[in-house]
Amino acid sequence: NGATSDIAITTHGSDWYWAVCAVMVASTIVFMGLSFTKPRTHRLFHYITAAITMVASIAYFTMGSDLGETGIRPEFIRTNPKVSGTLREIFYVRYIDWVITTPLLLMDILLTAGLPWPTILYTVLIDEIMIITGLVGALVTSSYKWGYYTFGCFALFWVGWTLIWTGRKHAAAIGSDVSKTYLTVGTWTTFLWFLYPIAWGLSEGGNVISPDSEAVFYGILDIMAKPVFGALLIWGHRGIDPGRLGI
Ligand code: RET
Repeated sequence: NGATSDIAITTHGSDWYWAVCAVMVASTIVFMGLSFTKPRTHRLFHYITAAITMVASIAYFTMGSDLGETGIRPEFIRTNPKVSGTLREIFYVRYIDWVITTPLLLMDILLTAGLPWPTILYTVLIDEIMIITGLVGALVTSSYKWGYYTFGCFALFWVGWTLIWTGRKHAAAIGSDVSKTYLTVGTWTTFLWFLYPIAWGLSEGGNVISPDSEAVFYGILDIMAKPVFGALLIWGHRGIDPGRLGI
């Protein structure tokens, strides 16, 4: 009965979250294992990348257990029975994951470009504005939520600009191998990150898709943006001496 029930994940949603959790745990083990094939001085990117999938493992453990969430009352009840109900589940634990892992992802990418620390730090700050405005917007039930969403989108454009312009120029100045790796991970990330606000608009934002569909949408994005990204990054660094990047 849609009108009085909660809008929450089903056992299928939970199973999917557990499957993604398993992918994150396996990737963490692989990234850590690969780090041991390198001397300590050449392990920074392995450690950062393993930390990202490790944090995601815990977030997915939480969502698989149907925890780390709260309910909001969507003001616009859809006619789609899958998304009509009293309370929509909002997984705030996602944002706790993102506030830790998106800065680490940016460090992976911007350190590859050899950017100076001040540039990395302000980009991380803007990124945190993006995640926090997304969290606040997700919890707000009135149309003010789209105000927060707009702030977050501006922040994403700023980060995107740093990735496709500032970072690309710096990487190109270091050498063609660095430039090639940078272009791979930078383009992959910029493309994927722009899909997150779409997922948000359909789930936490507009309540257009069910929490199970939200699980699939974000889950696929997270697998692409973390384990697949990590594999591309670590592969790209195989022949690059970190000394050339100033680390
Ligand atoms: C929100 C909503 C507010 C507007 C924007 C967003 C962007 C989120 C992004 C998240 C990236 C997460 C990653 C997670 C790790 O795998 C917060 C959804 C722009 C870009 C890469």
